[in-house]
Amino acid sequence: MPSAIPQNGSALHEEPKPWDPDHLRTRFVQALSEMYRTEVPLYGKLVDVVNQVDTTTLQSRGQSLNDLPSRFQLERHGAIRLGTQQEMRMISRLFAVMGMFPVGYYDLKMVGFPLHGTAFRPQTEESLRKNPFRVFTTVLRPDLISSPKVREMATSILSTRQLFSSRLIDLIDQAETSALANLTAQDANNLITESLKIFKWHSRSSVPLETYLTLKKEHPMVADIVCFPSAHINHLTPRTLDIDAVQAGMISQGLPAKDRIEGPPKRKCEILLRQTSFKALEERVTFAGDADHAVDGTHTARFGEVEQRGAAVTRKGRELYDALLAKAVGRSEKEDKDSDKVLKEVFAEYPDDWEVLRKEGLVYFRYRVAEDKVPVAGAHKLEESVHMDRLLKEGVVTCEPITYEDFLPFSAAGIFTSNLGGEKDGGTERKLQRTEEESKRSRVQLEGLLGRKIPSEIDLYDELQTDSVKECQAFLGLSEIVLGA
Ligand code: OOG
Ligand code: NI
Repeated sequence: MPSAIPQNGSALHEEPKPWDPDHLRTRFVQALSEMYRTEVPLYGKLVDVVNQVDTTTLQSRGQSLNDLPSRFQLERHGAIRLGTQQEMRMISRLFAVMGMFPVGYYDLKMVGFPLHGTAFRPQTEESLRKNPFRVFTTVLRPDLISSPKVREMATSILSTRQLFSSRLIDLIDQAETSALANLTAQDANNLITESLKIFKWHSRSSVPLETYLTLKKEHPMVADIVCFPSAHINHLTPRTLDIDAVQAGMISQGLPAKDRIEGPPKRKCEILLRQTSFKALEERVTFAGDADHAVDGTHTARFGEVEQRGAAVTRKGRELYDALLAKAVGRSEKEDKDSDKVLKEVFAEYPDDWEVLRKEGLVYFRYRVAEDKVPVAGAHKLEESVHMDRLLKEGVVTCEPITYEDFLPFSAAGIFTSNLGGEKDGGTERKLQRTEEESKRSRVQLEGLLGRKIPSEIDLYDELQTDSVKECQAFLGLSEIVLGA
């Protein structure tokens, strides 16, 4: 079957070294995507819908799929849920080999799940350009399981699970300690093959049905994490140009789409992230029997998602987003009105013009010296400082919004919830349940476990913008470029 999303990115045309992290990541995504499409055929259908929509969208602009930057077509994310701190530590080592590092802390307790996590993703502009694949990775927090009996059951089952083959652990050790040049292409192949085992689906549960049901009663997420021998990838997500059309396309083609698109409403200037998914399917599972008698049952976990990415917002921009979202949720609860309509009304307050968004410091931009305008720069050479607005007006510098590479906890909760089976769609309606203090403590715990600080995504965008301004400054020989008021 031909790949539904063409993987003809420029990163693949170069002759990359087998252990180049960006190259390994690209190979890994391709292998994972292929595996998932075989495991969940409906995911392949979703990718087809996305391709149809993107082709139509591009045609209306007089373009074709080949005109998209390679990263766009490679772009997608996945998600896994881990059981133990050891598993989290080992996965962070594996992802580092593929050039993915933790960014952003997600406290899912605030939306009612006994989990917290981070997104493993490339951090540099260069790496992101080659392939921005990221994995939303959460780990169970047994301390948040309220029943002591269930907590003990979960931790004891997980204590014997082996997610990582010894071959894989050896390869990770080697990649960390030896010169990568000493590792062979065959080693790199093995790394991909052994990695896939972590994410593979097993239709055979490692526990009896009764244990599964006890854990599920406590929290469906706990059962999903604890009862299987692998950390099955629970969804993969292509990026699209028009998520509203994909949502309509899923419905018209009979895919079990979730009720609504998460995130900001449709706008002229897209910000952050909009997501929707088809709901997880009920899959047959064989549970371990009491006396070697296997018992049939089902489990609901795996789905397909689609994302539309917009601009990264500044801290101020994020505060406005969070405030408007909270207002919209509050209003639609109180007035019992269509939540999408309310969202649209409330978000009318969020400026929807790039120049306004830039001048008000709501969105991050990447600045570049316009190549054909370089000579004009000389005019400013002796000046102490020049305002960015002036350079933009003169056409000396151009700018474009920086793409948001991360996630949104309330949207994630909406996605989680619509895929748990039986629960009400729309996690954004859940109440905030944590305190800032608690969240800070659990973040420090996760950092301790990963052995590194988890940078805030906003700080990374800020750095990217600042670096791009400095680059312009140096290139134009200016002592300072002033941004903002
Ligand atoms: C992760 C859900 C979060 C997203 O796109 O917000 C996520 C999960 O279901 O484990 O992937
Ligand atoms: Ni997702």
